[in-house]
Amino acid sequence: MYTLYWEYMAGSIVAQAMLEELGANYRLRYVDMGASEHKTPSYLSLVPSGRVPAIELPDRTTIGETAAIVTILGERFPHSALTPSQDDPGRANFLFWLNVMATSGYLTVSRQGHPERYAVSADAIQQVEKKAAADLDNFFDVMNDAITGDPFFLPRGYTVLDTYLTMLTEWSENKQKLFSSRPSLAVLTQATVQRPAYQTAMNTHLLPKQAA
Ligand SMILES: N[C@@H](CCC(=O)N[C@@H](CS)C(=O)NCC(=O)O)C(=O)O
Repeated sequence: MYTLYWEYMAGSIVAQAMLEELGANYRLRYVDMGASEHKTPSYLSLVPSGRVPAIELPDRTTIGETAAIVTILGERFPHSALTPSQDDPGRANFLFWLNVMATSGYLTVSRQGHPERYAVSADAIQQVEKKAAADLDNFFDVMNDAITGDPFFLPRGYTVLDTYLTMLTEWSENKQKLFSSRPSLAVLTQATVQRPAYQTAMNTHLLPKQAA
């Protein structure tokens, strides 16, 4: 049994969609970040980085970091096509793009959402936010150009890269603007959001007021 630590509209979307795609036996454990539950001693004893998502594996090991979670899930389900296996010649390229998404993508979204963590004066905070928005634009341009499959990221078909990239677009405030100049990204996300596993994850993760 896997236990996924999640919060509304957090990076746990990609982990839950993957667990669903795999048909894994899992349960959900909500982390109330609004009440700073991710900073409590009990959560920090499991996930010292104090971040969501995290996953408890069947052997009771708990790990955080989306890239680590999807990599280990791929290894635990070696026959799934969601991540190339260790002897697959496409694994290196897959790991490269997964980590680009987790670092350039996810962390830039975080910088835009929390500019106060990167600067001390009000002016500097505004500049950080503006620069993060520009960096995120550039990130999505790079992603659009990196898509070599149709409709998915890789020519081999659907992988967890598609879920990860689609999740990153969910946090965009202006999806029309995001997709209008990035046709491959638009096609990829349209195909991904139709997958039942992705829809199950979004049903969990949409804020109650968004889901209503
Ligand atoms: N590098 C982490 C980032 C995770 C992350 O920043 N999660 C947010 C929620 S979406 C979080 O835990 N924020 C709490 C904080 O920054 O204190 C990953 O890829 O999982």
